Amino acid sequence: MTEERNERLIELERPPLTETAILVRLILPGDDPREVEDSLEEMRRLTWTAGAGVAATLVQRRARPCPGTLIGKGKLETLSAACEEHEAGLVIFDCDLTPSQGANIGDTLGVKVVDRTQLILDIFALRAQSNEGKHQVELAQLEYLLPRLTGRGSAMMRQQGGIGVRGPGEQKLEVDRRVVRERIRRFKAELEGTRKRRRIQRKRRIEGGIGTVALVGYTNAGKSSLLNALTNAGAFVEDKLFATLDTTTRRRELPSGREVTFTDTVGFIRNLPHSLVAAFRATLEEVNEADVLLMVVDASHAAAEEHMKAVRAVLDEIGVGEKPAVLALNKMDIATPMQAHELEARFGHGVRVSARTGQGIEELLRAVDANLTPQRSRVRLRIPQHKGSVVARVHKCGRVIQQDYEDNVVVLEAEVDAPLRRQLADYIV
Ligand SMILES: Nc1nc2c(ncn2[C@@H]2O[C@H](COP(=O)(O)OP(=O)(O)OP(=O)(O)O)[C@@H](O)[C@H]2O)c(=O)[nH]1
Ligand SMILES: [Mg+2]
Repeated sequence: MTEERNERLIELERPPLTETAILVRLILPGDDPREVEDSLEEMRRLTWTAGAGVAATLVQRRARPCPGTLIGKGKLETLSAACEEHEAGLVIFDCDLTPSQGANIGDTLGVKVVDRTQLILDIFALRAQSNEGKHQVELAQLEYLLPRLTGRGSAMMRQQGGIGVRGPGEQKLEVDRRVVRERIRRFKAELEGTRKRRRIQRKRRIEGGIGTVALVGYTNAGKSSLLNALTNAGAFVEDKLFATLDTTTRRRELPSGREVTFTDTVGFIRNLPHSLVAAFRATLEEVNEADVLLMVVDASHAAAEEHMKAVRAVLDEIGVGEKPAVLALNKMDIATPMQAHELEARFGHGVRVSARTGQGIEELLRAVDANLTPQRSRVRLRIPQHKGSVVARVHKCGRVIQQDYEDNVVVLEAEVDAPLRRQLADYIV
């Protein structure tokens, strides 16, 4: 690698596990204290997932955010002292910062400043496995970075590695504006190609009469575990946030005999960064095109209701708020009946399941079955005349459009659903 190219890149080591962070939260009038505490707890978990520990949490109350420094000059001094006391090289904000706020705070403190979006992007970068996933994350990172790559900002970024500036696969994140723009353009074109390919695959599935079910839900709700319980997919499961970035799709038969595919998807989180939603559009289209959503919630979680609200908000944002959905109240092996009851009172009937023990899986499959509209495809059949019972079955279970006779053969144009189509496989022309 040439000297000049080296200069443009941020040098990174492997993700350090020992960064010490101070967590900062601005509380505005109207903020619900319980939600603030949940959100801070979640930020601690996110920070930990990214490879750092929170040494202290600093809270500031203001009537409105300070445009230049968010928390105000005075509080910034307190924060600076806290960084020194705890020897923290990293400050994480439980909100998003404007590019100038980020730069001002970084200049004053002389430590790395990371906001919520950047932290989540960082975790996605750590987690991305497939090329597609990596490119989606890098696209989101570069779009986030572009307005922040000015003068001292980029000089700061060049010096420091670790949380906030690592690209997917621990590669170095580009900081040259011209190169960043070029990479954004390339990734966008690439993702467009991916979307087209996926669209064709989905079209084939639909033509084959196979229904599609997408598992959606908050991060760590147990979507991958449930996919495994439903289909033995062997999907990756971990008690960390955003274990899944790439979709996994598996087929299985429902109690009615109808075949469907279940697709595991990336988890949602409250205030999911918009750049991520945009970058993961190809992945989220699986959700858009699904016949039924399987909404998974960790019923044992104290903030389950908040999680459901956040999931609904994302579903609305990507335009699938009205799709048929089955609610799976997961982790019933550790949730109390009261917790399940409260969720049902708020969000309507749910199926109580445990991906761990297998409780409720059969009922869940029946609920999915009931929510799938019978999907019919048009076929042309040639049935020997002596197979009268087969012809009768098409009339009874399908919709016959036209019937002709050729020699000893009955020729039928009909619309049939997937199970019937499979039974008639030998006669389809
Ligand atoms: N007790 C209990 N734990 C569960 C159950 N289902 C999942 N878990 C645990 O919850 C954690 C998260 O499970 P995952 O399946 O990775 O969750 P996910 O929704 O796919 O998470 P992301 O991919 O990170 O969004 C793991 O530690 C699982 O073992 C359950 O029914 N009961
Ligand atoms: Mg998962």
